[in-house]
Order: sequence, then C-alpha cells, then structure tokens
Amino acid sequence: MIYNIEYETMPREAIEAIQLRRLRETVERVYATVPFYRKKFDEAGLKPGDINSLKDLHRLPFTTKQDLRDNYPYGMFAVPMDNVVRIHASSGTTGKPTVVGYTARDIATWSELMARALAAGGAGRGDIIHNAYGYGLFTGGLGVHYGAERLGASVIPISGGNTKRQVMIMKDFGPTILTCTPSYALHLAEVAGDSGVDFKDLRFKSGIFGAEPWSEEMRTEIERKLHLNAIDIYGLSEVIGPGVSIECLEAKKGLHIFEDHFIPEIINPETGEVLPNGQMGELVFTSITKEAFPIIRYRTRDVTSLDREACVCGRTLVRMNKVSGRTDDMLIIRGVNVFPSQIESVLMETDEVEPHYQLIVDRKDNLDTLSVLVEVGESAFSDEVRVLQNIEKKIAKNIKEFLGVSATVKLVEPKTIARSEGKAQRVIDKRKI
Ligand code: DLL
Repeated sequence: MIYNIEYETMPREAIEAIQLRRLRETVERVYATVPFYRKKFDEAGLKPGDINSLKDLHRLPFTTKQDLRDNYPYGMFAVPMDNVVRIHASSGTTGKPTVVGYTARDIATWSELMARALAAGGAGRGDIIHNAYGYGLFTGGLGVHYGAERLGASVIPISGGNTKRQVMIMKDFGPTILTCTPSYALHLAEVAGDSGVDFKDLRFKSGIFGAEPWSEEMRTEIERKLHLNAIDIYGLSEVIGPGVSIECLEAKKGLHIFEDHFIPEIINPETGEVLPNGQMGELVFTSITKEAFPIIRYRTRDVTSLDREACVCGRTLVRMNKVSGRTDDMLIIRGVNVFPSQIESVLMETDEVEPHYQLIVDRKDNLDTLSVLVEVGESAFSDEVRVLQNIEKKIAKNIKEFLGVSATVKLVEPKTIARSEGKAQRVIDKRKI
C-alpha cells in the first residue's frame, strides 16, 4: 500500500521543484541560526542566496560525525530548547554519543515517514506490530512506534530483550508484522524453536528489519525460518532515525528514499567528488524539512549506489541499493578491501552452517590474519571431525575465490556465538586495540 500517493508517486520535475524550494529554505535557516554552518559557509565563500539549483548543493561543505562531536551536545540545534520536544542519541562504539533533537513538527514528519515505510513493507490498519527495536535513546523503538500509531495499526511496544517472553507474546497476541534488527529476528526464531513454537504457526506477514547491514542471502534465510516477507528499512539518527528509506513489498529491490524530505548523493569517500548515477560510493544526505536538527551534506559512511529506474510498485522515489557496509567497517586485509556482508554471503550459501558468525582480524608478524568463526548446524554437528574439517576447507576456499582473501575458518558448536538484542557485533578487530 502507498501511504502518501501524492508525494510517493510525484513526477520528477515536481519533486525536484519541491526539493529546491526546501533546500533553499533550509540553507537560509541554518546560516541564520547555527554558528557552525555560518562559519563553514563563510569559509567556503558561500551565501545562502548562491543556491539557485539542485546542482548548487554540491558546492556546500560536508558535515561529519566529528563536527557533531565537536558541537556536543546541542551546538548544531537550529531552534531554542523551548521548541525541542524530544532528544535521541546514537551510541557509537567510542566516545560520546551523537545527540539529535526534534520539534513537534519534526516528530510529525518522522511519524508520517514511518507510516509510509511500514505501509510499503506491508502493514496497514488492522495489523498488529510486534516492535522489538529498543525503546530509549536509540531511534528504532520510538520511531516505529509513532509510525505505527500514525498508520492506525496496533503496536506492541515490547522493545528488545527478554526473548522467551517475546515468544509467548508472539504466540498469544497474534502480531502480523515484526520489527527488529535482522540478527534479532534470527535469534527470536531460534528461541521460539527451543520453546516448541514454529513461526509457521504464527501470523506474521512481514518483518521490517534494519539498523545493521544484512545480505540478500541473510534475507533468504530469515524468510525461510520465519515464514514472512523480510523487508529492509534504513535510517540514521543524524538524518531522522528509521524511515529515511524502505524497500517495497512488490519489488524488494532497493530502498525508496523519501526525497521530499532528504536529498541523497553518492560521493567518492577519498576525494569527496560526487559520483555519477549507479556508481558505488559513500552515501551523503541533506535534510530539507527538519527544524530542530537540520543537517547539510552529512557523510553517513554507508556504502551503496542509487538506482533511478522506475519501480513496479509505482513509487517514483529514487532507490538506494542495500547497504554493503560502512567505510569505517570495511576491513582491509593484506590490502584487500572486504565488507563483513560479503563474507556473510559466502557463509549463508553453505548449507551446513547457521547464520551466526564472527570475524576476528589480527596481525601476526606484521601480516593481517582473518579468522571466521561460524556455528555449525545441529545436524552436521555430530559428524566426524574429518567431515567438519572439510566444511571448514570448503568455506575458506569460497572466501578466497570470491573475495580474494585467505581466512582461517573455524566451525564452533551451535549457540556459542553471542546473540544480540539490537545491532550485532560481527567484527573484532584486534589490530586497533
Ligand atoms: O539504526 C536507525 C534505524 C532504526 C534504522 C531501526 C532502521 C531500523 P543509528 O543507530 O543512528 O540509527 O545507526 C545508523 O546504522 O548509518 C548504518 O550504518 C546502519 N544501518 C541502519 N539501517 C541499515 C540498513 C538507526 N537497513 C547506522 N542496512 C547507519 C545497513 C543500516 N545498515
């Protein structure tokens, strides 16, 4: 279902006209209200009046995570605190969190976008949404919650954790839509299995999964185990939270970006140069309607490409391809660039192993080493050592063949790799420690 027919199916010229008008307003406003932007624009010799076409966006300076850290906590807010009704933050692995704020209108915008996203994923009035994204500073829980209410669906605000209890609720309350990280979805399936509950007997139609990268092969695995349509949702706190883009149920190919609120660009992460359509690079976003925390050319560090082909669902919004990883998660192993999601794809194609894995990168005698720990399935577990060794060899060979890196593969017992309730931690890079 398309929640907002007018904006989601707008002809290109109309959407671009809206984008230009909103971009100019945003640039005027940040120049007037946020000292950081005024300084950056002045340094670049730019005045808000210089933005006369969408192409002029490329002339504006980038904003980075470091800029947000330097202005911690509220330095990038464009309205007085009197007008801020909500604060969220993203944890990050090191240092202080990134703090973002919302006015009442921002919350209304976000709710609308999440309603659009849930609808694109197959939800509607009458659906019961089991929302297992964490509630709190993380934007996942409350983002889905407000969108579900706006859509007119029923929401179960279960949050993450207490997985056995979640299984009972899924069985008794009859939810039809599941929202959580893809790794937690698999964990839910596993715990359900242990309690004798089969997802086949539950009522789920769709699962709307995001907040971390996941491969196409992982989608196949989730759909097989959970008996639902697995839909990818993307977003980040700095831009608004979940609901920046979403796959449609019809195509499940690329995530439609809500371009009437955010303008995407793809850049070469090394040079900052804007790349032509279709090329892979770093995704950059400019918000054009947000009041409390507008953001100009924010470097997400997420790696993807844009697809401007028409979509079967009827939406005219540009699509971003599934995120393959982050520029800062990309592992460089003996000079070869590897994304954890590429290794995930190889593992998922191996029948004998489960979708629970961890990558350990280290350095021995000045050489990088990559160890892949992956759980063997219950059925293969009882096999002879020789059989298990052959599986390890087969996976190592495939990794070498597809990615060009040598890895030591180690099968571990079922259920020994830590499960996550939110974003999974897949990589341990001991080289940095
Ligand atoms: O993860 C917002 C969110 C909540 C998105 C629930 C989807 C569902 P942050 O905690 O700020 O916000 O983390 C943002 O997570 O830059 C990506 O690196 C990653 N990410 C989010 N969605 C996806 C996805 C939320 N579908 C960071 N695929 C982003 C790959 C994703 N990576």
